[in-house]
This record gives sequence, C-alpha cells and structure tokens, in this order.
Amino acid sequence: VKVVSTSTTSATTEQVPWFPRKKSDLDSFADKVLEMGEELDSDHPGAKDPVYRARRSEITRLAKIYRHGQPIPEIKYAPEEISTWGTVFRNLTKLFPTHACREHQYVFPLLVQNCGYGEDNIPQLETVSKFLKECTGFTLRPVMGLLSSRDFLNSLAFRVFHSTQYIRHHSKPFYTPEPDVCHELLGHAPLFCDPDFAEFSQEIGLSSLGASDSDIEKLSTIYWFTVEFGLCRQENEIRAYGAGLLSSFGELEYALSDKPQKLSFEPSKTAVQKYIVTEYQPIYFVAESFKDAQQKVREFAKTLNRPFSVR
Ligand code: TIH
Ligand code: FE2
Repeated sequence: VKVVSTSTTSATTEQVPWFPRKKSDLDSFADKVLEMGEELDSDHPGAKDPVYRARRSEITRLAKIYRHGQPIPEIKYAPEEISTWGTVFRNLTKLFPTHACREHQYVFPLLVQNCGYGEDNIPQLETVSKFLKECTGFTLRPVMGLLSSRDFLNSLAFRVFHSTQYIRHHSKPFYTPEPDVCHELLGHAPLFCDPDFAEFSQEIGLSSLGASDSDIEKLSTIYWFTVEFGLCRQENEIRAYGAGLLSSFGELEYALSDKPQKLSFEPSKTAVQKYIVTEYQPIYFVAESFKDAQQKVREFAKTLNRPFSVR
C-alpha cells in the first residue's frame, strides 16, 4: 500500500490511527478477537455443549498461532460436522438457482470441480484460498472469531479475507448469528472469485486504512449491507450477493420475500442505517451492479475525513 499525503500540514498525519502497510502486518490481529471468539455467549446454541466447545477451541487455537505465509492447517472434520455441512449445503443449493446472483451461480460449479465442494465434504480453507488467489488475488487467513471492524476491514485492502474454520452448532443449521465455515465457504468465497466484487471489497478496505473511528463505523455499516447482506438487481429481478444471505437458508428465502423492506444502495444513507446482528434483517439495500457500487463507495470515501489517500 502506497500512502499519498493530501494534506498541506504535516501535523494532521500525527493523529492517524496505526494501519497495516503489508500483508504480514496482519499477523498482529491474530489474538485480538471480540465477543464469541474463544468464549461463547450464554445464549449461543453451542454454549452448553461441552463437546462443541472443546472442538471450537481446538480449531481456534490453530488460528491464533497462524502466521502470514504459512499454509492454512488442514482440519479433519468429524462425521457430525460433515453432516451439519451437508444439511446446509443441500438446502442452500436448492435455493441458489432462484435466489443467488449470477456471479455466485457462475462460480459455484467451479468450486465443486476444483475445491472439493460437495454435500459430503467440507472443503479445506487452504484449497479454496489457492483457488481464489488464481481468480482475483484474494487469499483466506484463518481467524478465531470476530475481529474489530477496523482490523477486519483493513485486511480487505490487501485482498485478505479472515475466515473462521469451525462449523455452526448442529442444532441450528438454517441460521447462526456468527460466521462459521459454511458462511465463509458458501457465502463469501464464491463472490471473491469475481473480479468486480473483489475490487469493490478492496475499495472498502483501502478506504478504511487510517480512517477515524466514526468513519470506520460508517464503512463497516456499508460492508454489512453489501458484502454481508447485499441484494442486487439482475434482469428485473432482485437477487442475493451478501454472504450472510447465501449461507443461511432461513434468511435467504426471507430476504427475497415481500416481508423485509428493500431500499436502493446509496452509501451516504446506507452508512448511517442502524442494524441488528442476531436476527434476520428488517431492511436490505439493493445495488445496481458491483461496478456501480464500487464507484459509489469510491465517491463516498472522498467525503471521509482523512489527510492522505492510499493506493
Ligand atoms: N447468519 C449467517 C448464517 O447463518 O450463515 C452467518 C452470518 C452472517 C453475518 C454475520 S454471521
Ligand atoms: Fe461474513
């Protein structure tokens, strides 16, 4: 990342929050996780299941010691974990033809052919990361759980996506309030293979480097309503491209029904919309295309308060 000062006084740059300049700088985020990282919330479906908890910490421990440049450790998933994946996979693949955006539908069969996607197999992050790298230069990096918005968005500037490796609790396959390997691999990974989507995501990341706390909040709200829960217009229909929808067969069906409200994606408005993180969204934003959304975010980013630009 190159930093170009756009300020006439050098004093302003002293208030700029620290930000990563190269991929290996992302190593410093590895042990900073929020909320349900290592310890599960008490209302989480897995909170009272000691076997699930032990398995989670086994997997997150590997993410904690992971360093840039290493291959992502292989996880040998247990039959019960594969069966949870199978339930999610079967139900989602039934909905994709009518609910997923065209970019997701184009890439999904390629992931089946090249990365071991299937009802009976949870693909390895390392395999998927290598494939993504060939498509758009994006790579995956294992993470224990939720990072701060700043750290998470900053990594997108380097086309690095933090992915969990554990799976949701088997009692609630249709929706989980936190990321898991189903969400990362079925929701996010296919879109990061698309060049326009990759650029759009990196645009948000670049805007977040050294941004003020209040601008980070705006950018992470934009991220939420696009990369996580975005809808788009395609051939006069509304389709889903947000990973939170593409990995939840409960919410995917609901999002395209007439129950929720749907507004046009407009960064200045979307950035200040309040949202909930533990239930289906009452409001979604509809983009015209990834290119259009990227252009709009770039314009919006110019209105943010930062004494330099990055490229
Ligand atoms: N709700 C999604 C699912 O059930 O797959 C997971 C998440 C989306 C956004 C944050 S966590
Ligand atoms: Fe996500």
